[in-house]
Amino acid sequence: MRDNDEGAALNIGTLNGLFAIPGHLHFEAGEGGLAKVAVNNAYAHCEIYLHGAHITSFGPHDEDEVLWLSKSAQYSDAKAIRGGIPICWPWFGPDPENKGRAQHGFARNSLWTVFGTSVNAKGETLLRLGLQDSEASRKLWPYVFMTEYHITVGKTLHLELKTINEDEKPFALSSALHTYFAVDHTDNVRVEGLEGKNYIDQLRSNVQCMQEGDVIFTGEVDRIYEDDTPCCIVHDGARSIQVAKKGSKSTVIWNPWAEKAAMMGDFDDEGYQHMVCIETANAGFDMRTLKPGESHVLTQSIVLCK
Ligand code: TA6
Repeated sequence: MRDNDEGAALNIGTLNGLFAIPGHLHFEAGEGGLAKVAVNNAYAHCEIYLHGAHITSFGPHDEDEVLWLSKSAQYSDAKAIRGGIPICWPWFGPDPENKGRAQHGFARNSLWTVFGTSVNAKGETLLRLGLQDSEASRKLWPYVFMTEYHITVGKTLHLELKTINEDEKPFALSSALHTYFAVDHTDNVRVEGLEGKNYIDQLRSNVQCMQEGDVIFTGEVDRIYEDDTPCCIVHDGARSIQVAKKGSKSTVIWNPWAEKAAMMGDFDDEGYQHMVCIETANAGFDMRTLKPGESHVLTQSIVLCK
């Protein structure tokens, strides 16, 4: 056993001792030796890497997988996993201050702490993860903060990302639950719920447009919608996925299409035909400012509907 493996095994043993719940969840070494939470309860399965608090798999029993995960995803503590639900935080998109910091912030590349696990009255499994400022985070983003991520796994996957400003100065925050949904084929996908909404087209110098009809995919899409409606629905041939949200007035829709997918080393070349990103966000105009002591909660619920 290499030193690293020994470290990972020890860590996983400790985590299981403290937080495993038989019949609900346990910890194990995932791809690349990274620690992963495996949930399997009466309703569904779900997998969450502590690296990035990154959900890589969810599906109610007897249903196909709901999330898309790239076959060429890379698993290391230096990189975000391609697919699933990366957390973009404390900024969405390129570095807002042009200081050369990584796109989509540092949360998706940070090791999150397990705060607790439990089972609710419905028999759903709850996992509470957290990320606090550290010397490394303050070098990138000079604020004292606490972020909590509450994941509830039932027939619905319910996610709450809470940011608390524990600093003495205000900070600006943008974020997204950058959810990659698995679809049978993009040719058959339409996203309902955004008709008549304004959006910024990131592929055309952020020109403002208005959505006519449902969103369909015939090429690359990268848009930030002004969207405060409580839910949208991804229709994919035989199945539909409802994405409900709170604490968000923006929804991002993304598909890189063939050329950009081929340029990304961790995106399998044909993958773009089998995924769409629908992202519950606080992005673009929907950036939030939190004064000292203030908090903000971004909520997303995913459920299959027939
Ligand atoms: O959410 C859309 C987006 O911001 C796109 O512009 C696109 O580049 C994508 O996210 C993926 O970003 P990533 O840094 O994960 O390659």
